[in-house]
Amino acid sequence: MRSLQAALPLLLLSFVSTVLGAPNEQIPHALARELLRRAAPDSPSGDYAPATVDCPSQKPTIRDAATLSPSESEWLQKRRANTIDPMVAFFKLANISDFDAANYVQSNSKNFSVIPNIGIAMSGGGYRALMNGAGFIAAADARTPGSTDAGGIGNLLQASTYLAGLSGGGWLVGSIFANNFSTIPQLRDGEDGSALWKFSRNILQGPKDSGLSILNTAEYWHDIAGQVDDKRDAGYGASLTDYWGRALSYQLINDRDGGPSYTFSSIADADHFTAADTPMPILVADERHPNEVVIALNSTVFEFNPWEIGSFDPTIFGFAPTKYVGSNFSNGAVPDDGHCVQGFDQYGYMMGTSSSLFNQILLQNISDSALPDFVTEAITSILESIGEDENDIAEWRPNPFYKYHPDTNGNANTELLTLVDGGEDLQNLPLHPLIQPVRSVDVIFAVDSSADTTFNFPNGTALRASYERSLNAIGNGTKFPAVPDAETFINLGLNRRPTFFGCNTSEFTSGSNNDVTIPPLIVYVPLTPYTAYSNASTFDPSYTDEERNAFIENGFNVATMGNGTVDSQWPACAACAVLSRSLERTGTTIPATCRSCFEQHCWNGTTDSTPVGSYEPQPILGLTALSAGMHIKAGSLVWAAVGAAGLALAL
Ligand SMILES: *[C@@H]1O[C@H](CO)[C@@H](O)[C@H](O)[C@H]1NC(C)=O
Ligand SMILES: *[C@@H]1O[C@H](CO)[C@@H](O)[C@H](O)[C@H]1NC(C)=O
Ligand SMILES: *[C@@H]1O[C@H](CO)[C@@H](O)[C@H](O)[C@H]1NC(C)=O
Ligand SMILES: *[C@@H]1O[C@H](CO)[C@@H](O)[C@H](O)[C@H]1NC(C)=O
Ligand SMILES: *[C@@H]1O[C@H](CO)[C@@H](O)[C@H](O)[C@H]1NC(C)=O
Ligand SMILES: *[C@@H]1O[C@H](CO)[C@@H](O)[C@H](O)[C@H]1NC(C)=O
Ligand SMILES: *[C@@H]1O[C@H](CO)[C@@H](O)[C@H](O)[C@H]1NC(C)=O
Ligand SMILES: *[C@@H]1O[C@H](CO)[C@@H](O)[C@H](O)[C@H]1NC(C)=O
Ligand SMILES: *[C@@H]1O[C@H](CO)[C@@H](O)[C@H](O)[C@H]1NC(C)=O
Ligand SMILES: *[C@@H]1O[C@H](CO)[C@@H](O)[C@H](O)[C@H]1NC(C)=O
Ligand SMILES: *[C@@H]1O[C@H](CO)[C@@H](O)[C@H](O)[C@H]1NC(C)=O
Ligand SMILES: CC(=O)N[C@H]1CO[C@H](CO)[C@@H](O)[C@@H]1O
Repeated sequence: MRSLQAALPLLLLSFVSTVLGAPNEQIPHALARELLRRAAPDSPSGDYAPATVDCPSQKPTIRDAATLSPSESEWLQKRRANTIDPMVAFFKLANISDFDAANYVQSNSKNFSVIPNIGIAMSGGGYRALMNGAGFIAAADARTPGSTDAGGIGNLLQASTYLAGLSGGGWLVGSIFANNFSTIPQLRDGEDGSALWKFSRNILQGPKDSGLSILNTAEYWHDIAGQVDDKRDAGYGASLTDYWGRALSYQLINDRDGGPSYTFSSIADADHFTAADTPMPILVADERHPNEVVIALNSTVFEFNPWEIGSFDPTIFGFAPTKYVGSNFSNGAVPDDGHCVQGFDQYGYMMGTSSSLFNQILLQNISDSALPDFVTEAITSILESIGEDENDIAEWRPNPFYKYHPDTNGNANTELLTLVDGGEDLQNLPLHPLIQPVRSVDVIFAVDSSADTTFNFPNGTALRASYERSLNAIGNGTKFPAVPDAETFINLGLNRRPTFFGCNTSEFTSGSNNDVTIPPLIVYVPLTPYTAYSNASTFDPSYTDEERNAFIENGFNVATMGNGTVDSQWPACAACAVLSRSLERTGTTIPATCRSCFEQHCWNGTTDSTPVGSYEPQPILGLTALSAGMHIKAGSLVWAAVGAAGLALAL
């Protein structure tokens, strides 16, 4: 009975998208052609394996995490300046009627301590998170048609400094930057002969073509296995994550064979990025110690950015250069007689590491007939060598933090660094990089697509984890707003609409110590059904184009509260959240519009921990297409749904 009921919404989805059409279904061909290949295929091996290269004259080193990297600091000078015009446009659209926010920003444009510093965080949650997050990005991106119409939040993306993602959210962020910062409609619609965002093709089966020729499943796996063998043969070890990351890349990187020689560090050389026309992308993964199975909340959190890989946590407290991360560092330096290595930061491997939990898709289907025997054998032999409990790891060999900070670094004496999915410590939102005091972020739009509840909706678990961690020694000076229990989230509807945490900064400044660090305001944007049930299960591996488009559109509606139809003040309230910390710093009186927004959206400390029954939210705007009665596409789903409908009538 339950499975029949579960199938019904999926059918409704296809109705919705058929009737409404996807946002901006038709994009001009000229635009589609700009969906070009970037980052860059700059691995020196020309393929998937890392390769030894001459060291630069200044040999790469590991640096202490007390400050930002010189590269980031220098880039920020350009980026912060470039955010001003889009921020002005965002504020104009938001129309805070009793405050001239555009003038406030323009007249302080030389003083970056006044200009709001915005971060966006995309949670994990597999394809569900990718698609729901994509809806948010589409809404925030001024290039998306409709995003700057009344009720929109367009330009928020252009006004942001950072864009972080982990696991499924990392696929989204990774795919955007691998493909020349293309728009969501461009990525969604892909191009002929490309497997980009064609989620209807099961990842085990592989795409229809390689970007060059028609591909069958055996050839697809043959190519993947050959590339992973090359890496292993070159001495860098291989784990399930290599296979997973490679398979993923065919769907996310629009180049031949999913761009085997693309590197994450190449983003730093891309035109859009060097001109600081885009936010800075960051992916997140967790460290796992030898023999550790459950990832504790105090595990070390790693970030991958175009320049550096490492951690602000007091355990490692260091960063390695992304481009040279495969070199044999020892106590922070490449030995005098040592060589340098490039290409370890292979793009898909970075996304695969951040989402290593999805190695499960390979494991659970190891006997699937789609998988050729040689792949099954390769995976089985890896499992035998590492053990079942370790099947979610990404092996990073060599360990760039070998002998680095040995007093606190639990992996200092191992030549292998094991990293796992960034959500395994329950911090399923990549907030860690954005709450570091050195980054002085003012506001984080935290798009949560976590499957916390039975029906795959978030209940604030990710925020609670980050809050709890900030109270722990591992937090190392980070602060985080208090957040209530899951029941309160559900009972007060905090997971049904955008909710702000940390509005009243007296929470951080009161108390005995003199530390006045004020963390960012969190704008929590939970996945909730507006026009589609996008609460698909995390491990659901394939989606029709109609489902994909409807999920993205639902995410757009989550981001804009239905383009303002649910709350016409929402864009103004989002703008007030952006301004909040800055207004406080400059001692500016909070405009009445913002005060009313804060009353409406800030969690004010009230709790309601009454146990909740089944949480089954209904679409806020209704699955309106149903009434129009569109044609039904063929497939077993249809029969299941018809059966369920029949059953409902019978009852
Ligand atoms: C909001 O606007 C977007 C972009 O135009 C569109 O795709 C979406 O359907 C709109 N939502 C509603 C509820 O009208
Ligand atoms: C990237 O996109 C921009 C348009 O936004 C285009 O001008 C540029 O040529 C593209 N670059 C590459 C390498 O695809
Ligand atoms: C801005 O808001 C005010 C008051 O809510 C309204 O009168 C005005 O028409 C709005 N302006 C625009 C451009 O939407
Ligand atoms: C994490 O917590 C465990 C158990 O409380 C403790 O044994 C371990 O030392 C802690 N690790 C760090 C890095 O703080
Ligand atoms: C790194 O060290 C390993 C031994 O631990 C060695 O096999 C390998 O050749 C070294 N790589 C480079 C590039 O120096
Ligand atoms: C893998 O197997 C699970 C069941 O164990 C199934 O739900 C899932 O669809 C399969 N994945 C793929 C990619 O076929
Ligand atoms: C909240 O989510 C967690 C998983 O993240 C789950 O264990 C818990 O049961 C959920 N609680 C409620 C009330 O939904
Ligand atoms: C913030 O909290 C403090 C202490 O609870 C309270 O005195 C103050 O009125 C609050 N400020 C606002 C704007 O709500
Ligand atoms: C920048 O703004 C801050 C906050 O209003 C102020 O304290 C500081 O003096 C300003 N700096 C300059 C150079 O104007
Ligand atoms: C806090 O919010 C709750 C609803 O979430 C509301 O009932 C209550 O009146 C608010 N309290 C204050 C002091 O604003
Ligand atoms: C999505 O949520 C609805 C209730 O809001 C539920 O009926 C449905 O089964 C859920 N779908 C999945 C795949 O969990
Ligand atoms: C603010 C804070 O506590 N920072 C500490 C983070 O960890 C490093 C390494 O242990 C310390 O040096 C910092 O003082």
